[in-house]
Parts: sequence; structure tokens; C-alpha cells
Amino acid sequence: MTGSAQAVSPARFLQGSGNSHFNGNPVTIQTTRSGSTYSLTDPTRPGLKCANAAGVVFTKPVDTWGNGQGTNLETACVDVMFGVQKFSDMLAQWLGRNGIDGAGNSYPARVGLNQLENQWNVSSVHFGHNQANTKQLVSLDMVTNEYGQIVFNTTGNGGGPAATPEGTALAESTGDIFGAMNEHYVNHPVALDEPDYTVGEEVNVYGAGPIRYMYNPSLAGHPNCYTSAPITDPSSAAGPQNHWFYLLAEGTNPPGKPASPVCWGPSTLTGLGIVKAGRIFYAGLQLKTYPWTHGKARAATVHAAKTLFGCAEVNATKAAWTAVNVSPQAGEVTC
Ligand SMILES: [Ca+2]
Ligand SMILES: [Ca+2]
Repeated sequence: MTGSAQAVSPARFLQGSGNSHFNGNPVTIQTTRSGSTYSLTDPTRPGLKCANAAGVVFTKPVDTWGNGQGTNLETACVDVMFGVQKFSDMLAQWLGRNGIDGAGNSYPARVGLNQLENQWNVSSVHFGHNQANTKQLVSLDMVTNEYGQIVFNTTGNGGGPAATPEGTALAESTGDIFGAMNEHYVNHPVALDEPDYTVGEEVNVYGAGPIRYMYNPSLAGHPNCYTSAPITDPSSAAGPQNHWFYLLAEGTNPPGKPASPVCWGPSTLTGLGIVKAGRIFYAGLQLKTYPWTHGKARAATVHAAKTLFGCAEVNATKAAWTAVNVSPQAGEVTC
């Protein structure tokens, strides 16, 4: 050992430049340098890194990434890193949550899955492609949907995938709600991926546009409102809670945004805005118990609205649940 400065080359925290497909060019993504090699490894959100389908993390000798093409997997990783980093920032700034798991940590991603869907396999998130094979499923809402379901699984007490069909539907909806919140947090212009309450509008998974419409789930053939009938398809059954969230955030007739029908009760609701609605939703999630149900979600969010805000918000939360046919619960807080 000479003790020279060359003996140790610590990892460096960097701001890389990406040419994304969905989020513009250039975008800034946090990367890592070790020696002369740059890596799509997040230096400040432990666990987040982006790899190919074989699990090899993307590395190169320069800190510029992607070519903007929808079929290019390095580009897909630019969109993944951007989306998860923004989601983590949104969770911190809007909801006061520390990381995806609430304890400062995130999770690894892989792109290049040869499926028409994204998958979470308990240790990493795998991203597929659309039916036309022209785009990877890595738009802001699709990335946030997967990582948002991890938030669901690491908040409160259970009720996630491999639990009940109703819990799985509420987990899927949680991913959609966080996806809409992240799009609003990033607030891209219309030329990119502007904020909305549709899911997958930028990736066009099956060639038929969005896979879910939060303001009116029936546009994709999904239920707008809760019923006690057994849930057979949790993706479709994300509809009622998605619809509740839209009514709570935006109301029935928001200026410049889609109108939203009600199934029950008063025909006109006024929204609280997406940040306030998101805070109520997330505080409700922290009260989650197993098995999680729409009725419990109603009671928990009503409780959260009173704890965080006041009677106007309690009443708005109740009205939005009633509008999607989730009835008042025993012991529900009052004003
Ligand atoms: Ca959008
Ligand atoms: Ca969207």
C-alpha cells in the first residue's frame, strides 16, 4: 500500500442527464459514480437502481443516459428513475413519508419484461411493454402505480396482494391514486405527460387508450360504485375507490376537467383539491387493518379528515364515499 489518493475511489453522488421517452429531454436523474463508471443507482434513496431483464444494472463511462426512443431499454430506465425519484419527493413533501417503505428505502427496478403488464415480485419491480411493442410501460402513472402498491403493502397492517380480492382491488386503486398525485406533483406541460386522472394514457397498453378512468370508471367497463357482490377482477374493482378519490379531490363538475357522475346521494359535490384529498387518503391508509375493505377505508379517511382538518373536510369525505355507494360505518366520527 502506498497510501496514495488513488488507493480509494469512493462512490460519488451525481446528477445525471437523461433523454427520456415520457418525461422530456433533458431530465435530471440522480446517479452514482464509482471509479470511472457511472451507474443508474440512486445515491440517496437506498434500494433504487435500474437494470435490464437479467438484473444487470445499467452502467457506462459517461453520465448521460437514453436516446428518447420508446423501444430503448436504457431510455426506459431514465423514465423509471425519474418517476420513482419524483414519487419519493412527492411522498416527502406532500405526505411527510420517508421513502417508499416509510423507513427511507426504495426498491430495485428491471425493464425489458416480455409481458403486457408490470409486476412486483416482492424484491423488485419488473416493467413490460405495450401490445404494439412501441413503448415500455414506464410513464409516470404506470411507474407510480407499482411503487404506490408497495407503499400500500408497507403501510398499516397488511391487506395487500395475496390477501383478499377486495384488499387487492384497494391496493390497485392506491397505485392509481398515487399515480395521479405524482402526475400533479411533477406537473408536466401538455406536450409531455400532463396531470390527469386516467391511467396509462401515455403508454396505450392495448391500443384502446387508458386502462382506467378515475372520474368515470365505466368508460373502461369498470364499476363506478361499490356493491357487495364478490370481486372477481381486482383491476376493474379499483373503480369505486378511484372514483371516490376524484370526487373528493375535484368534485362532480370541476372547471376544465371531466365531470364525474354520482351513484347515490346529492348530485353535486365540490372537491378539496388533490393535495388535501391525498393527505386524507394517505392518513386513512395508515389506519389499515386486515382484511382491508371499502367500509373500513371510509371510516379511516373520515377519521383522518377530522384529525387533519375539520368538519368541512369530514363532510366532503363522507359525501364522496356515499356518492360511490359506500354507506356510513358503525362508530364513524361525527362533527
Ligand atoms: Ca398524464
Ligand atoms: Ca395518467
